[in-house]
Amino acid sequence: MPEDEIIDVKHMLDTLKKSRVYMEVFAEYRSAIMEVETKLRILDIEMSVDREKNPIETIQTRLKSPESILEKMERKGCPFTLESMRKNLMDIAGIRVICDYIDDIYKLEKYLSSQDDIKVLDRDDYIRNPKPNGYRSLHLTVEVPIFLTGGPKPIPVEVQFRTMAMDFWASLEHKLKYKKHIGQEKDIGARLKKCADIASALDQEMLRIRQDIDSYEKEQN
Ligand code: 0O2
Repeated sequence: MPEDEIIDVKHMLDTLKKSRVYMEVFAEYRSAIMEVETKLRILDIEMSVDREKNPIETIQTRLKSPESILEKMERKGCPFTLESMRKNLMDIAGIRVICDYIDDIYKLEKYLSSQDDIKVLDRDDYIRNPKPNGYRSLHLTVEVPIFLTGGPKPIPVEVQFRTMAMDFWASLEHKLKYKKHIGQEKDIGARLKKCADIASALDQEMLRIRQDIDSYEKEQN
């Protein structure tokens, strides 16, 4: 992109970030994140009572930056309007839930999805059906109402559930922005896929170990 166009886009983004509409819209997405995060934290506390151990390791939240919103809208060929952004981008509000074990992911999904004010809009199970590069996570797009002065407003939030091993792989893979020719020469894709499979084997074995301990303790009681 020529330098004057880059400056133009930067100026546009700076103006946009200071506008009232932008602040209002992003306050709504931020509020929706808070609603869903609270629900997950409540489930985490309740589930920890039985097991004396929290199923959630960490929760990370993020609002998509205006730069990546514009990039995604351009990539998808959407018109650059607020209405189109709301309609076409379901991941402006994002929550990443890092769990200890795979079974916790599906339990949390079940408890969250079955809440009265939650509507599941989309679900991609990249744990049971990993991406060809080895990426694993459960993606859930939910709609949650936020209660504003004018009444309730449904807002979409993308929730990504992962184990620590899945997150370890995805974080490093994301940081390794390698050039295509190095990838081919050094067989990077296949090696990363192998690492993803090792991480998955680790998850499965850790789960089996926990289940063995659980059933042993049950027998003793
Ligand atoms: P960020 O900053 O994480 O938000 P899309 O391609 O986005 O139009 P969709 O259905 O949203 O369509 O995509 P997908 O692939 O189901 O999920 C997108 C998000 O999942 C990504 O967000 C990543 O966070 C994560 N993700 C998906 N595939 C991979 C992968 O191969 N490696 C890693 N490390 N993460 C992945 P964004 O949009 O990239 O950015």
